[in-house]
Amino acid sequence: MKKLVCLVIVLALSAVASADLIAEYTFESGATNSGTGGSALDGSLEGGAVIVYDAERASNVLSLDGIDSFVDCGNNTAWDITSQITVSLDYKSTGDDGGWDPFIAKGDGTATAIPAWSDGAWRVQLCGNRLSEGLTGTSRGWLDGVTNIKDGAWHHLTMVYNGTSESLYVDGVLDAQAASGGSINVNEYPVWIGSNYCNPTRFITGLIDNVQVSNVPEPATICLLGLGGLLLRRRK
Ligand SMILES: [Ca+2]
Ligand SMILES: [Ca+2]
Repeated sequence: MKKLVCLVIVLALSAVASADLIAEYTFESGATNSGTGGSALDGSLEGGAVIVYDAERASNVLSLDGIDSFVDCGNNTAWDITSQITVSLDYKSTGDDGGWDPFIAKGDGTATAIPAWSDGAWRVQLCGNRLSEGLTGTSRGWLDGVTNIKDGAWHHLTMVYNGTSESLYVDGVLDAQAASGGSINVNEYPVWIGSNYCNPTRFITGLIDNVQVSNVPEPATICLLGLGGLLLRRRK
């Protein structure tokens, strides 16, 4: 009975955490969204973007050719995430990208914006061969990682803003972190995977899978599960 109570508590806390997963693209059925944002956030494959089977992952993944490929996930108020955000995805480089090629971006500032990213919102991108993020409106606003993620292997990439710091993780290991604060900017630009509506010359060359966007910082989810574990112990 006690174990059953504990299981219910953990499941309930898990449900609270997962309810904040707004968007999830596994690419098992096109670019449909399996997050709480529903079909309004379904993506469309544009240019040369295709879904391919990746034997290494035993999963369908998004393949981007670096020329004109991206997924358009549209502009929807569900994307207006301002206080806390976690973005994660799996990535394998298959070509020679560089600069600021975007994994996922809700705009990145237009050519007329001063500074150039001042009307952006949130984005996760390359910085050369490293992971990078931009959060327009926060006191920090950007962060570049240190690990080479363009080595042709699959990597799990995560960006977290929890309201007090911005963090980058590569394969679950902290890659960069800085203090921050404030609200993330809101704009009218669509979310694109693999390119950036405001900079449509930047394209990722590679494979992408399991793109997730949530409005809670990932560590909070872990804290909730940790709390579940504590409650579990107390009831024993
Ligand atoms: Ca997949
Ligand atoms: Ca490129």
